[in-house]
Amino acid sequence: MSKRIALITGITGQDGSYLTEFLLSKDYRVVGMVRRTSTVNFDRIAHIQEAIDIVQGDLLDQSSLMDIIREYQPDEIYNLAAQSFVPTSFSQPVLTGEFTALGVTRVLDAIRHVKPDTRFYQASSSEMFGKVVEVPQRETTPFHPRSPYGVAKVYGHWITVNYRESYNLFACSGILFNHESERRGLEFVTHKVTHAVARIKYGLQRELRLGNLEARRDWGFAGDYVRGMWLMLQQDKPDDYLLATGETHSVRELCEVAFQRAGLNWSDHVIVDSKHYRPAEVDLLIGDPSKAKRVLGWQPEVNFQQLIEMMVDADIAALQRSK
Ligand code: NAP
Ligand code: G4F
Repeated sequence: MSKRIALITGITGQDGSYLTEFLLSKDYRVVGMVRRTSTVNFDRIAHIQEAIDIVQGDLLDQSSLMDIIREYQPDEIYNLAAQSFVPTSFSQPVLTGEFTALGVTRVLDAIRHVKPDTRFYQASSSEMFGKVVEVPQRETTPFHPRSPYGVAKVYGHWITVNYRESYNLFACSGILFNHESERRGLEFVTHKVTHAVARIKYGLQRELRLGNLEARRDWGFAGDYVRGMWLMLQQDKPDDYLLATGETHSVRELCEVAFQRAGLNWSDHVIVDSKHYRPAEVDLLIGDPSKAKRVLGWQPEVNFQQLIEMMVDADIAALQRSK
């Protein structure tokens, strides 16, 4: 039997790298779409690069998406590409809309015209809940996004639902709460903290400047979440699912756990800097993943403490290797 073919947009990102490893373990042929850059950065997929096909394309360019689908005839498409950093969405709101919102329509429209039986996964976000109207949040909770990123993701979610209902596409929106790992970008708060902890331990920096310590997130491990993405596309019918741990922790607790892992006291090093506050904040996120558990049989395997300790250990090990 020939291999199933999966196309991943955003393969060079955190989730793209874990999803690729997962799909290769399931014997897929994986095609990764990357945008053209003057300097190539395949750090997260360098260890598996030989096992995948890399193709150039861009969410801003409709014809590149259509050509890729025509050439590779994917059975499944995972649309992970996005401008994914919330503060940048305030400074570059139009570009964020182009990538993170309209980019979804471009992929869906390419599927509709070229290969309408392709199964489609859209990387939606808990940021859509924003100023939350119920706790915990569920698939049915109304959205109230608090950033141009969140607004763009709401568009991406609804256009996915709309193409499913209008054109009968097998299109799923996965509403994923924050998921992290040692491969997380250094600008996101978990990795910013664990990376700084390693550097402070080895005397390479003394202080860590953060924004709102009271913000609360439902943080899980990225490796668990990519399994959920795949499960969504293996069902008989397309639907939307929320993936979360069902626990919430503050940035302050994150600091406590991370510094403690390295034998340090967080309050000796953390400085609150208003520069890192956002024009509008998402104060509290906590998801109810019971539908995913019931229908997909999905549940996370790594808890908050394990996740943060794993990230601190990885950052310390990386620093030791580089010394
Ligand atoms: P990430 O590490 O920031 O990766 C984003 C990826 O998108 C990168 O591969 C990037 O390529 C690519 N990309 C950006 N603009 C593009 C464009 N115009 N054309 C083609 N590729 C483009 O994000 P992540 O954490 O893996 O998240 C994956 C997806 O899930 C994103 O859509 C994010 O918004 C969503 N999400 C993430 C979380 C989370 O907690 N991680 C939670 C909910 C939803 P370059 O390498 O060229 O920059
Ligand atoms: O780590 P963050 O930047 O992640 P945020 O904004 O929750 O977004 C991430 O998760 C979303 C899922 O809900 C994804 F859709 C999105 O793509 C991205 O992956 O910030 C988390 C919290 C915020 O409340 C922020 O205000 O941490 C607070 N925070 C406090 N000090 C900080 C800092 N965040 C960052 N990045 N840097 C700080 O110094």
